[in-house]
Amino acid sequence: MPFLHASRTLLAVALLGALGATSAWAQATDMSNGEIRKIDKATSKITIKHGEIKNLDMPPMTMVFQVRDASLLDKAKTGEKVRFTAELKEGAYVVTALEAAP
Ligand SMILES: [Cu+2]
Repeated sequence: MPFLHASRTLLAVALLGALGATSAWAQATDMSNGEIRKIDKATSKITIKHGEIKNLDMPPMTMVFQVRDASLLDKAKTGEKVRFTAELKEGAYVVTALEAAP
C-alpha cells in the first residue's frame, strides 16, 4: 500500500521536526575548519585556529577548547589541518568530534 507508506514517512518527518531532532542533527554534522596549534592531553585541552563556527555563531579566531573524550586527541597532531565540531556545554566550548581535513 504505497499511500499508507508515504503517510507514515511524512508522519515520522513531522515528529522529528517537532522534537527538534532535525536541527540537532544539522548542528552535529556542521563541521568547522581549523588548524591545531597546541594539544594538552594532561588537561584535555586543544588550541585550534578555527574558521567560522556557524552553530556557535563564532567568527574565525585562535582559541582553547576542552575535550570531554580525551581519545579524540590521540591521533591529533600540532600543525594539522582538521575539521571539527564544537558545542557550548555548561559554559565551556567543547570539541565533540575531530578529524583530519580531507
Ligand atoms: Cu573561537
